[in-house]
Amino acid sequence: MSEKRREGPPGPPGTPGWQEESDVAVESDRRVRRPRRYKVLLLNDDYTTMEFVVQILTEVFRHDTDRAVEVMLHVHHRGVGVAGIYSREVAETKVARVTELARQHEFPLRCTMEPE
Ligand code: TYC
Repeated sequence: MSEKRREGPPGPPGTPGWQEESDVAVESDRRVRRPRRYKVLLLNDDYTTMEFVVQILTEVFRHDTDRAVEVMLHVHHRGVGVAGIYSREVAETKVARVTELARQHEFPLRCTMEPE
C-alpha cells in the first residue's frame, strides 16, 4: 500500500501539513494515532434498478434486507448515502467490487469513498 507523505522537509510534528495525508500511525510523539476510516458512498442515478442496489447492499456490504432497502431508499431520495465505514484497504476493495459488478450488469451505479 502506498503511504502518501508531503514533499519537502517536514516541519515539527503537529505543525500544519505534517503527514496530513498519511493513514499510518507514526510514533513521532507520545499521542496515539489511529488509522483513518473511510465512508463508502453510493450515488443515485436514474437507471440502476432498486433491486440491484439492494443486492449490492446485502452481498457486498452485508446488510440485512430491511437495512439494505432503507439505505437504498435514502440514496434514491437524497442523492448519496453511506453504505459502510471501513479501513482504507477494505473501503477500496468494496468500491472496486461495486464498480465491477455495476459494469458487468451495465448499470451506471457509482460508488466512491471519502475519509470519515
Ligand atoms: N434511482 C434509482 C431508480 O429509481 C434507484 C437507485 C437507488 C439507483 C440508489 C442508484 O445508488 C442508487 N431506479
